[in-house]
Amino acid sequence: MKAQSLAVVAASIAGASAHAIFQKLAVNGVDQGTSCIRLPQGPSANFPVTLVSSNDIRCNVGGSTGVSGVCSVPAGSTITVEMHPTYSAADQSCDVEAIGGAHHGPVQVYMQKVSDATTADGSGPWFKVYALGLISGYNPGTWGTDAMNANCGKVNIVVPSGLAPGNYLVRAEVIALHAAFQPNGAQFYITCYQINVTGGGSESPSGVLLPGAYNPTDPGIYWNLYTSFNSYPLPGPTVYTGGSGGSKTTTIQTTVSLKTMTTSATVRTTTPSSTTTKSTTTTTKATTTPSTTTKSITTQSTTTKTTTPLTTTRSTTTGGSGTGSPLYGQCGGIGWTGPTNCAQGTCTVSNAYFSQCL
Ligand SMILES: *[C@@H]1O[C@H](CO)[C@@H](O)[C@H](O)[C@H]1NC(C)=O
Ligand SMILES: [Cu+2]
Repeated sequence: MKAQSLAVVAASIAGASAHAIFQKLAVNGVDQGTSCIRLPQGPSANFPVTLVSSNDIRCNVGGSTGVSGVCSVPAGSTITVEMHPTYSAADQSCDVEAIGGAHHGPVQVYMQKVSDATTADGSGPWFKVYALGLISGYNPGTWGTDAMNANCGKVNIVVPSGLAPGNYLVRAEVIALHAAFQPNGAQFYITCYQINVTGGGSESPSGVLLPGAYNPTDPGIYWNLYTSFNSYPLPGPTVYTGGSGGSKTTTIQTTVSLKTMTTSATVRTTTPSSTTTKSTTTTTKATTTPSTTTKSITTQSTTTKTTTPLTTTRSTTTGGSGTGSPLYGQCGGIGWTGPTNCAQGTCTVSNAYFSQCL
């Protein structure tokens, strides 16, 4: 109770400046401009969605309407979604936190197969292709958002190499948990992208509906950051790891410099849609083991996920063809679960969060 009142006080101090927008897309490191991005519009563009029963939970306010462009994405390539507080050049600087204001929480990315990405309304099934939740610590701990901030707002995702080709919506999401100790307090920052997957295979992952997959009282949505915990259940389904299933072991090494943060609780009001579809939510178990602490805060965590009963174990490669990342593709970094070798070029460290085939 005390922690909650303190949080409420803290949350009322700052303005809307800590809100943020996913607003850029790169494919294998090449910026795609904005023509295939359903950018949130208007003075409330960077405000969160808070009602998970609203259709806005799909692609944000106004996001059911498409834009003209479709970005071509070879299956198996690395796409980068990028978040900043506003669209201004100053706020796109790496010196400005991608999402500030102690907006800690998971970063997740979903995809949905559609017949035409320029008109799709996001009502079909979504499968998850990326998730980074709690990395270490508690109260508030180090989260996917902190890793994203340390990587200048960039989040790198491997598009599963076996996906059936064609149009897809990509839905990037931050769930800020600073006010999630109360129902409908979690803040969803969402942007959808329109892509055309080329190459690939015939995989058609099953998915969940939005609204439907999230409930206001899901443990990962109704969550108190300001207490102790050692794991966090990611909302929604587990990450799709390729048609053969299998087990995935990810080792995360993190160095995050802490910055002073302010908090905001300004939210946009949205109208819930009349229909709410319930579906099953699977949570992911994660174990987080802190290790050595040096002058910078260094932690290591190991996450093991088992998605299907196994006879064989596959590790480190997710949805990859096994031939390695393409030229300019990602081949390593914190939170990276894709190929760590290069089909072309040499895997070169850019920073702790991004190694690239050059
Ligand atoms: C998607 O890619 C396929 C195959 O490369 C191409 O034939 C089709 O025109 C593309 N569709 C769009 C909408 O870009
Ligand atoms: Cu905010």
